[in-house]
Amino acid sequence: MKRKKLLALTLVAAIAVGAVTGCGSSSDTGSTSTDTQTAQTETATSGDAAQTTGQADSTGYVYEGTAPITQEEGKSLKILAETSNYSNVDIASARIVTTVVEQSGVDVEWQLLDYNSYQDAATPMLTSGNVDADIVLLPDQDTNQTYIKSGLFAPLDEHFDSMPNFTAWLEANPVIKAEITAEDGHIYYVPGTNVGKDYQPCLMYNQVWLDKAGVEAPETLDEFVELLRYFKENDMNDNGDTTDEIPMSIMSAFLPYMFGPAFGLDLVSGFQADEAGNVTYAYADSVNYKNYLEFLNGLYEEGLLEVEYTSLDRDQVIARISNDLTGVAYDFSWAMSMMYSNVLPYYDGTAATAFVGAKPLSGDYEGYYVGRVELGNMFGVSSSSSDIDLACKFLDYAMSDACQELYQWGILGESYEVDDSGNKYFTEQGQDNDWLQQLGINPSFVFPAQQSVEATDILVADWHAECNAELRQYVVDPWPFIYSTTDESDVVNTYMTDIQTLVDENATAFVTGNRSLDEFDTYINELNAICLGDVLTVKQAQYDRYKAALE
Ligand SMILES: [Ca+2]
Repeated sequence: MKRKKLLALTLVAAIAVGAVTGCGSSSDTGSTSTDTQTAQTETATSGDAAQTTGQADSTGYVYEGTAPITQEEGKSLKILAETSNYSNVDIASARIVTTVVEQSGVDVEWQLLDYNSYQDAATPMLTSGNVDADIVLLPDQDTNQTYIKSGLFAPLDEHFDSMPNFTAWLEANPVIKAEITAEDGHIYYVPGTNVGKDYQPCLMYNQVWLDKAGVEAPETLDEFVELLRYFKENDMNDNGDTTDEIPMSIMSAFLPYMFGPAFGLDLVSGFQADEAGNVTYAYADSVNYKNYLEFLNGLYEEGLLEVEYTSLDRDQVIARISNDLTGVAYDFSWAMSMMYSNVLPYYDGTAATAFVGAKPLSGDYEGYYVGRVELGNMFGVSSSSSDIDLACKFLDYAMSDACQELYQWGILGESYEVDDSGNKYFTEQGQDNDWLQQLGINPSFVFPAQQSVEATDILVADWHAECNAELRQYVVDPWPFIYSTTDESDVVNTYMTDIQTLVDENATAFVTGNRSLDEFDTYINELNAICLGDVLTVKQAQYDRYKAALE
């Protein structure tokens, strides 16, 4: 029933788009995608085998997720991956890595290519089929399914009996599972992950200025504008001059993050889907995006968004903060305590004297922050491997919780300790980054490592870590990673650069008033004329596949 509805929507979208734009071959793309969607829905249940037990090796030993992966003697695997990005770290002999290998019970023959040129070196090896390894770190995320379609990698779901850790993790991470389910319904790669919801870009206020204004951090656009006016009109830095304050210092790339959600727009991802699964392009929203531009144009006209906002860079923001000239910033959370607060002349290490992160702004729509796709490095098992099942077991063990603990914290009693409440903390030696790198911390170059929030918490000020924990609830998933077909990537590659250029140029023109918002409808027509509809048809088909894999 549900599938039928989605299919109907896709066809409607394809017809509507074709009629309006006259661009390309959008209806072809639509029909291809409905075929694959059906195929996928039928095969995407492979993870259900997660609870069954794997095959015994020749000694009768069955791998069930803990080391070793086999009790057979003399087994070995070849792994093609990359060196550490720290050139003085020999990752293959780093203790965290050798510990995993020793525990696994097999020998590993490493083929490590230079981190800085991995993509350039590994891509031709893969495309020419010149790879002699059981496990391969992909040079990219195979977005267009190039390696999958050339048959280079074994479908892992056919070996899920041997991958209890991976299957359990996929069940616990349905978004990632949907993202890495290929168009044919199979799963080919074990991904490392980045932190997706923590330490994301956010709004930050000078807490001392907020206190002088006698207000809490604003929650609505109206409160925010009032605050900017207050900052502009008053001598916030107490130098006797009421004209040197710059109310906010926002690099133009962050304006969409900062104000889009209050207008119901994910301008960060660009493409967004409503609850019914209909995909739209936020920069072509004829009501909300126009309202967004009107709001920014109002800030610009009033001098609250500075004339030079398009050229403002991070160094300039830092210079202003160090001179106590500005009250509001927006940047990656990292900047909060590491680049902004620490240069404030009166910062004493506490939140009371810092640039502090705050809730997102709300307007007609409730505000949110946009997270990032968590998928990192991807590892596949070569279909030409002489022991695919053993390679699957190794990858499965390498992504187990026990190994993730090693990746994130290192060796118990050396790099970290556990306190009475069970919380881990880095030892004094563990806080020495050079030493920690030599230990092989976060070895995402060679294993599917998951970036940890706790390890980042340790590096920032305590109040910053608390602030991150508070803001996490406002972070939403971005547009997901979705595999493309060749036809789809052709359409996107053909049109998207021109579309983005038109969008960027017009955003600036509308905000600065160089182009009147009376011409907004013309702008929408211009977008349609350069085949936005074709791209939307592709995005809709891709999103439909993603949704099907998610269910
Ligand atoms: Ca002043």
